Amino acid sequence: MNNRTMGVIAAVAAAIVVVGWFATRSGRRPAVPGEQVMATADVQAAALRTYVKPGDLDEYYLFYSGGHSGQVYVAGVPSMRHIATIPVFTPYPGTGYGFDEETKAMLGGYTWGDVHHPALSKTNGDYDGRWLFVNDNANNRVARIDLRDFKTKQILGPIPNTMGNHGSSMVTDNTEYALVATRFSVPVPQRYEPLEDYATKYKGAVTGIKIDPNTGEMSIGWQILTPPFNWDLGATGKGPSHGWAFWTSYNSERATGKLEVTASQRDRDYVAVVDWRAAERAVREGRARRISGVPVIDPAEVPGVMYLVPCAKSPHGVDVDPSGEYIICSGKLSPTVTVYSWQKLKQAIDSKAFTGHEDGIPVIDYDQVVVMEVPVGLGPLHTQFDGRGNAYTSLFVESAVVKWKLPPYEPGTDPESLILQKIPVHFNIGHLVTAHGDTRNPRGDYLVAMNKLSKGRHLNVGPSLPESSQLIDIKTGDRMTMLYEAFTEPEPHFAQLVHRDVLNPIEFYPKEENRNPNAIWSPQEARVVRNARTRTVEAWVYAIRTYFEPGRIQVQEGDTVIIHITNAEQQRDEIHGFGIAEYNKNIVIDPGETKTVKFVADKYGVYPYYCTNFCSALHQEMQGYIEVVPRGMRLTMYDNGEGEMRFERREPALAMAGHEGH
Ligand code: K7E
Ligand code: CUA
Repeated sequence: MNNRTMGVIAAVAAAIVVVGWFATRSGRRPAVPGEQVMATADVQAAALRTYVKPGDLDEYYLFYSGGHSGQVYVAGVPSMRHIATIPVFTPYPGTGYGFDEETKAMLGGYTWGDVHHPALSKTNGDYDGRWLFVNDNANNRVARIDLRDFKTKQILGPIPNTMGNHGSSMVTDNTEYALVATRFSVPVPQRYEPLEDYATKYKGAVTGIKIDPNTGEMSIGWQILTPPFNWDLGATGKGPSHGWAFWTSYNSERATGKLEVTASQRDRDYVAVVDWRAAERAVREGRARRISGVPVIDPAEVPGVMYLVPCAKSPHGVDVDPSGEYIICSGKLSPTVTVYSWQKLKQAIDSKAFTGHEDGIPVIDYDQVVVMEVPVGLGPLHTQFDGRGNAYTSLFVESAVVKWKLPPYEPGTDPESLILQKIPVHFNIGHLVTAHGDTRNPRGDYLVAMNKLSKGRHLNVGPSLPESSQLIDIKTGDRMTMLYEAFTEPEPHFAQLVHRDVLNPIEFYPKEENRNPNAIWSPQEARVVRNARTRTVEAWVYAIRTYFEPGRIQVQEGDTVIIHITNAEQQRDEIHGFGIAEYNKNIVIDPGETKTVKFVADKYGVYPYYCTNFCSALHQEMQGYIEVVPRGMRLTMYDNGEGEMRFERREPALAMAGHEGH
């Protein structure tokens, strides 16, 4: 043990003593639900494993979905510190997202989304650090975040013929597709049919979203119509099962009404087994119909694109082990996970070992393909891997993570003997994620449990409680040990835990790469032009420490105002904002970026604009005015109310004197 380690241990031990002293002294420390008694040595070990001292970096990025907040959050692991919020489906004034014209257009009028499953792009089944895809369960969309700058670059959708884009977005081994599926069924194409006709007239769909290998641009590749089951989660094949995809379903009863009862009748629901290469082929061969503008395949007419295999009652998650040979389906209402063998599934498909069909889709003989029903415990939801032959399944009802042994198994293996360890989590875990846990090469050191309820394991913040995420060491001693607990915005579902070496984001936007035709790079280029006929004022604004050029923009009440702002800085972290008082606008421009804001000046008066992002000692001086001249009053800055506004341009040399050294 080195000096630094000793020092940290001493500091942590001292802190524990001090905290204990305060707790006893005040006597007001409320009880913490699920409080564990941990030996001092365990506390010290956990502290050492998670403490990232000021100035040090975390080892992993944790990208976790923000659920109905519509965002993606980034934390460092092992510290669990929040580092960034990536706005995706919801406007976020902190980065000006959804306020400028470009991101407003991308949001398409929606102001929220429900993000569940982030998926990193992959090459040969490993994360390649290029893009992060996330779904919107609410408005049926998929977004692509570019990891070069951690920004949302595309939102595809609403995807036609799709309601409740939950079984989404699963990325294939070489990022050929993001695969998505419907949670809700509706009449397809969208129209009115009474709910009484649900079983026959409503449809679900699984969709292959094609990803351009160079740009990441998404487009609809194909869609397969399905019976009105509720598709839940999906997983893509890897290695031997590459080219195939799997989705769990509940409600194979095709029921409506109170699903908790009506959709829990059967002892088994289904996992869909989809050959996406066959779907590609069907579209190429013209065997798809166009519905709502996209190629749709009816699996009854195109045999070989989809099969069903029974799975224990109302399953939730489905996951494929790192070898690609075992497909694991979590029972939710059954205390087991079902393990299928890919080899056996393929044999059953090839030899047509079917027991029936659903709307023309063959049902595979369960007994021929199951390896084991592993008795993991109550409420199994999701499974991840460590790359050492173990699986980790979240148990919602038991509030625990269970570690169990993956096949191959000796003949006659006692299923109970496969359960290796259980660790309690707090409380009611949903998803869990291990480092590189859904790739072909999991790292097997950390696991994050994303719990649904924190039940007040934090300072009291009133009735609206955060979620809790717990960091678990899965490597030391080949056992799970609890390390740390963090609280998050609502509401994480799945996450991706990726080593920092895989990513290489830029520090600013190089000037040479700015292709925006409205970019300007000197105060001399700044200008304001008014067109009296179209009643439009267009301004090209230059932003640098610590001024905007121009410092005034004159418009007539009722004019449409278009402002393009370039942040001419070429230095990391030199961000400028542009907030306009009482016009509900705040855009934020990163170094080297150009953004456009547009509005109708429908309130006369004088409205300041100012830099919202603290940028230098003279940040507070970075301001200007929009003069909205009442209708009928003369504009003083133009000739006859038209042309280019006259203003004294600043000497750049003078302005440069305001810069601080670095
Ligand atoms: Cu289990 Cu939407 Cu993946 Cu939440 S889902 S937990
Ligand atoms: Cu620019 Cu603050």
